[in-house]
Amino acid sequence: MIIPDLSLQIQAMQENGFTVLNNIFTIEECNEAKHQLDHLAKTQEQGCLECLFNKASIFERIYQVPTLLKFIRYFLGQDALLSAAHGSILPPGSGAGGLHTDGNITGHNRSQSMALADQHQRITSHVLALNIIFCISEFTQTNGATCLVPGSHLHPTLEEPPEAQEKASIVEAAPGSVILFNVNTWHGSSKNTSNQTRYALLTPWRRFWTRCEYEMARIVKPEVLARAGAEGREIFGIAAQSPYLPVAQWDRTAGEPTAEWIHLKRS
Ligand SMILES: O=C(O)CCC(=O)C(=O)O
Repeated sequence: MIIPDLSLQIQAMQENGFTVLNNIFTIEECNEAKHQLDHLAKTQEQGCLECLFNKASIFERIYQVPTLLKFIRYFLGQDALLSAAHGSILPPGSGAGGLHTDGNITGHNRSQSMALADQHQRITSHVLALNIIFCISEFTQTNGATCLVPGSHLHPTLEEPPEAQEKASIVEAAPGSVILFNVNTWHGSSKNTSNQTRYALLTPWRRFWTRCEYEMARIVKPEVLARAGAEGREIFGIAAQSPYLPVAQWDRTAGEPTAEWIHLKRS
């Protein structure tokens, strides 16, 4: 079944490995996100732009927009997990980080984890993870916007496809849009040759049964999780956590020891 009003975007995901959804954030939300990113960056603390959902309420919006959630779940299943949430600030002169795929540290594109029996073929039959970039600034030809290589999600091996550099195209998008792509798709920021800083939020998602980039269920602040309600318990993967006790002593739904063994709960 296709989501009727998103059929073109679904087709683009299948054919090109990426698409754009407009109007996911309002201009006011973009302004607030930009303000909070600048505020966090000013601290210059290590990791200040990581795990954003814990740092300002605007960043909780990344998993609260129904159309976006519907789209994510179309590809990754109802129990899809948020895997990380970073801020990106690209000042003039920066960017052009190089084309790459995601999932090459903790995901299925990790070269060290390829088995001999795989015969150099990576998994392209299903979407195993998505990356979603929130365009907080307008994304233009000159301000470091993301470039993507159409069709490269189907490239069978971990090596960059031939002519990827020539085929890569910069995606222009209005502020408040999101760029969604299969983690198999080659992509990267382009060079910011404008005189404006580019702001974005990078929010990868994964299947329930794969490992996220962070232990999200342990990192999310209790009050953030409480505000997200039942939906949040799914998104942060409370039930996805592996038991650290025998399964008879483990409550999978709660992601912790059963009441009888709760004294063994790790802090
Ligand atoms: O900032 C961008 O445009 C690209 C981000 C990126 O390469 C990534 O999240 O893997």
